[in-house]
Amino acid sequence: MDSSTLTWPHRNTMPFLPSSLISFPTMKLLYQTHSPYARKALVFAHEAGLASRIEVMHHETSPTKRNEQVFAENPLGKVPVLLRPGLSPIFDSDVICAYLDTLHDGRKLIPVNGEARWQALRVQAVAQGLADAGIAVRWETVRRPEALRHSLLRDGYIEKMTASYDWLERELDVDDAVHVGHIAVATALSWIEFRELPDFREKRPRLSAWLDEFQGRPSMCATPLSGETQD
Ligand SMILES: N[C@@H](CCC(=O)N[C@@H](CS)C(=O)NCC(=O)O)C(=O)O
Repeated sequence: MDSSTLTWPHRNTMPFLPSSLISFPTMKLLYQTHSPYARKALVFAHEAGLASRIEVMHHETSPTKRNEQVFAENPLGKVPVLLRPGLSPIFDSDVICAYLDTLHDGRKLIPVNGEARWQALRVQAVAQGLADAGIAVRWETVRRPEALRHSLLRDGYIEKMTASYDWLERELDVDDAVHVGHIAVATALSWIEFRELPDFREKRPRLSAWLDEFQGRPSMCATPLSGETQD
C-alpha cells in the first residue's frame, strides 16, 4: 500500500506504520493576528508539533461587522475556528486545544489525570477571563463611541484583571512542564501588553519573569501579534 495516500482518520487502523510515513490532510485555522484566543490555539499547535498541519487564514471579526465566512463555520462569528477535512468545524480555543491534544503522541499539554489536570484547566479559565475582561475594557475605553462608554463598567472589568494578575502571581505553577494554562496565560498577558491595557508587571515579579522566559519559546516567536481591531 502506498502510505502517501493514507489520511489521518485511518491512522488508528494502521498502527504498524510510523507516523512519519503517513500524510495528513491540512486543517485550516480561521485566525486573527491580534486575537489572544486565536494565538493561543496556534501556539498550542506549535507546542504539540502540529503547526505544519495547519493552514492559517486571517479573518477580521467584530460584533459590529459581520464576517460571513466565519459565521458560516461558527454561529458566534468568532475566531479561532479549526476546519477539519470532512469533519465539523471546531471552536472555541479551549475546544480546539483539547482536540489538537488528541492528535499527537507526545506528552499531553492538557494533563489527563489528577490535580495537574485541574490546575491546568483553572489557569486556562483565569486566562480566558483575563482576555475577556481586557476586551470589555477596550470597549469601554476605545471601541464604543465615546458618548456610550460606561466608566463604572470599565472599572469593574479592571478590578477583575487586577485580581487575576494577583492570583496568577500567587498560583501560577511556573516550574511545571508547559500545559494549556501556561499557553493561555502567556498569550493573554502578551496581548494585554500589546493593547496597553492595565499593567501587570509592577509588584508581580514572579509572573513577569515567567512571561519573559515563555515569550522566548519558538511557539511564541512564530506567532507575533499585529494589526488593529476593525469595528
Ligand atoms: N471564548 C472564545 C473567544 C473568541 C473571541 O472572542 N474571539 C474574538 C477575536 S479576539 C472575536 O472573534 N470576536 C468577534 C465578536 O465578538 O463578534 C475563544 O476562546 O475562542
